[in-house]
Amino acid sequence: MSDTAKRLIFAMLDADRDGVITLPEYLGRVERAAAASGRDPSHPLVTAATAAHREVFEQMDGNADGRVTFEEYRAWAGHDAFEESCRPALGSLFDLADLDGDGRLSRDEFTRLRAATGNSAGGAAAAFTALDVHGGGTVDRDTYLAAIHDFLTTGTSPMADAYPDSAETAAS
Ligand SMILES: [Ca+2]
Ligand SMILES: [Ca+2]
Ligand SMILES: [Ca+2]
Repeated sequence: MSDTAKRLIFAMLDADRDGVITLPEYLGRVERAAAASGRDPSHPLVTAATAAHREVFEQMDGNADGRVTFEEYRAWAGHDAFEESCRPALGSLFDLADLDGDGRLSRDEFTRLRAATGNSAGGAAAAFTALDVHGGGTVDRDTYLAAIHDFLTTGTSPMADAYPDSAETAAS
C-alpha cells in the first residue's frame, strides 16, 4: 500500500489545500466534470455520480464530522474501499465524460475530465499517452479504473503521470 499515492490523491481531492476534504469540495468534482462535458445538472448520469460521491464521502469520513482528514483517508483508502465505492464513483465520472456512451474516452474527453477533477492538463495528457498502449486514440473504462486502482494500491501505474508531483516522488 503506497502512502505516496494516497498523499497525491488526497492533495488533489483537497482542492483548497486546507488539509481536509469537505463534502462540497468533494461534490465539486462531479459539478466540474458535468460542466466540462456539457451535461445538465439534472441529467441522470449527473444525479447518479452525485449519489456515488455522497456514498464515498460518508465512508471516508470515519468520525462523521463532515471533514475528511488525511489520517481518515489513509485508514480507509485501499483495495477494498476502491472496489466497494471508488470504482462506482470514478466510473460515474468516466460515464459523464463518455458523451457517445461507447465505454471509451478520446484524448480530448479524457484530458477534459481529468483537468476538471484536479489534474494539470499536461499531467492528464501524459497519463492518456501511457494508458493508450495500443495507440488507438481511446482509453476504455476498465483500463482507466484498473490504472487508478493500481496507482492507489502500488503507487505504480500509467495514471501516475496524471499527478503533479509523481515524477519528483518517483525519483526520491
Ligand atoms: Ca479542503
Ligand atoms: Ca472526519
Ligand atoms: Ca466515448
